[in-house]
Amino acid sequence: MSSALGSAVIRRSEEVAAAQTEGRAVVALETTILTHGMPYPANVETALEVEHLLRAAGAVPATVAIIAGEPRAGLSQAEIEALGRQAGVLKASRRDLAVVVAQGLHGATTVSGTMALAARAGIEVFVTGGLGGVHRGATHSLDISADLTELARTPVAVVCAGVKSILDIGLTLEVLETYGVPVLGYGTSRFPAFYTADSGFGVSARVDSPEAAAEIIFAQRALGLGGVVVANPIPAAEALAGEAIEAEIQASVAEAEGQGVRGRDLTPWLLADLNRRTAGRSLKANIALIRHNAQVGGAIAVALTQLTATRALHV
Ligand code: PSU
Ligand code: MN
Repeated sequence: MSSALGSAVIRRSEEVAAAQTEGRAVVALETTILTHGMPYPANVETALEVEHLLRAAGAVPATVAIIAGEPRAGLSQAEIEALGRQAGVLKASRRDLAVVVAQGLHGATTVSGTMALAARAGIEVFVTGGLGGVHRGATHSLDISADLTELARTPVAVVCAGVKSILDIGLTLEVLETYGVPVLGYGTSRFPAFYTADSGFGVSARVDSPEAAAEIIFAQRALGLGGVVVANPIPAAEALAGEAIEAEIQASVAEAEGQGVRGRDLTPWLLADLNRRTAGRSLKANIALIRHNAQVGGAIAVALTQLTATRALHV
């Protein structure tokens, strides 16, 4: 078996390792969105497009996954393609990492799994589509994504388009507040709801430039605190009509409950069902917002490396 977890623990691609040595920006990407969040081939096309956009922004992409038991940061195009085509890759949150490693399996990392591995690999900025959170009905089911506890403890900034209203957005923000996680609105004071730009809830602070976001991420690190959410709203031209998508989401959540879908399967089930219900419009919006997140996240990662280099000169 491959890894056996030697001294480095996480194998970096050559490109990622070189960028880190030279102090250039590196941005982590998750793989659950590839294996469980979007259908083939849009999943692979989007993953490669996001990598391209990050490079164009001056950052090196580090797609995170566990391949045959080996934790990796930075995958080849062929590896991304293989993960995206294959059925049966495990959705790996923090809970699952050790099992997937020890048993030599393939694992597609969620936000929590990606953050945990990225932090160990020295990567501070992570771009994705949407966070997990508190599910509707969580007062009974206690279904609260491990993404939130990970944000509480792991110093990685997650650039996302907020959370989908498949979740209880208000409760998700309450838990983030309890866990001490700054929720930054990028160019907005409203927390976005993935397909739409305004969930009806506010953020904890607003930032209007990559530099302003980088300053907060830098301060969070200096203070020895945990993660940061950078909530970047979907571009107006790509947003879906709020009421229509809300009706579909409610129908989808009710059907999942009726069918008894729960645990690790629930979020992927809802995403696939929603895509069917909207005849692909939800997928199209999903692709548009993650591209936008890559542009913003790349710029933030570059600003953070510049800030880090400048401050290091002055100590
Ligand atoms: N939300 C999305 N798309 C996704 C996910 C969430 O809009 O692909 C994925 C992410 O990997 C996230 C995970 O970390 O689902 C959360 O799963 P759960 O709700 O089981 O914690
Ligand atoms: Mn869950």
